[in-house]
Amino acid sequence: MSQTVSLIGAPTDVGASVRGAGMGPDALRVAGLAQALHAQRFDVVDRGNLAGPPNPWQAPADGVRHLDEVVAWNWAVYGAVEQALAQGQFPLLMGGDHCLAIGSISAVARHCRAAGKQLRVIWLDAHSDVNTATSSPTGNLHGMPVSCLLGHGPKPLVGWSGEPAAITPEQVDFIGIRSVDADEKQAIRDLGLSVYDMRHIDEHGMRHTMTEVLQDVDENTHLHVSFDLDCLDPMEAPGVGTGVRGGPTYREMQLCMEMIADTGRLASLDVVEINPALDVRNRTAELAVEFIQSLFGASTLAR
Ligand code: 4U7
Ligand code: MN
Ligand code: MN
Ligand code: MN
Repeated sequence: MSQTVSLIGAPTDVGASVRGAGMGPDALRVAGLAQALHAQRFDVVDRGNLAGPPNPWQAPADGVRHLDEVVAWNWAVYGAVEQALAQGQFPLLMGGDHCLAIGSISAVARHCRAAGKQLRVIWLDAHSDVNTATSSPTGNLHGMPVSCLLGHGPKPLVGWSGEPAAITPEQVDFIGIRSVDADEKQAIRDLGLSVYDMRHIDEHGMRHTMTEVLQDVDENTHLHVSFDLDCLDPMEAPGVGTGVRGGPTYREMQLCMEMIADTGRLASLDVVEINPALDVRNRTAELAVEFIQSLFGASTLAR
């Protein structure tokens, strides 16, 4: 019996200030995501795109922009991810901006608790996304999902997993980080978050880094990967709204994905922040498809 991958499109950029990430789901479809997974012998169901409010393009209120719209989109995502998991399918969220990880990971956390699984989240990103309404320099909620999941976000975005916090700081590892705002640095220290920044990868290499991250993954682990395409160097992935130079190379990121695949514990995935309006001939979405293939076990000498 082959695993069914459920593709869930969430075409919105309500959590960002650069418009365009709402076109991400179709860019991934055009890049052949379903066909690529099918070629790896997965069953694929494309659930189409979720619906939600348009981007009102407003200034922040009480430190956050578009709170109501972000709540609405995340409820839709939460419901779709919950449903996929309940049906025994692998939820693959196609964003959309990174605020959508709130709904996605909250649903995964609830599922893991019910199933007695140990949830581990791998956050692949240039940014640590651990701002709050008071620390954020922008008010954009795509810079705050980790805080929301840790129980420190705006009230309407906290507690969705059924617990005050969907995850604890020990459950998340950050890879590829190189842009952290001043107050986020303090939050990382205060919370004791495991941040494998670019300096760590420079000094230890991706192999050592991922060995460390994955060392206590076991049969009972549910691995969730939240993949923000701006994790990559913008030379590889130009189609992102908040690119930061100095990211992992193509090969380093492939190794990261292959090592995650080798655990056999990947059980849910977010692919977010692809911005086709800034891309070059859909390169970033095509790149995402290649990395997703590796995450699902493709490697040069296997499958
Ligand atoms: B992404 C930023 F100020 N930190 O909070 C912020 F630099 O999901 C960027 O990682 C956040 O792409 C980027 O607005 C959010 C900024
Ligand atoms: Mn992000
Ligand atoms: Mn980012
Ligand atoms: Mn180390």
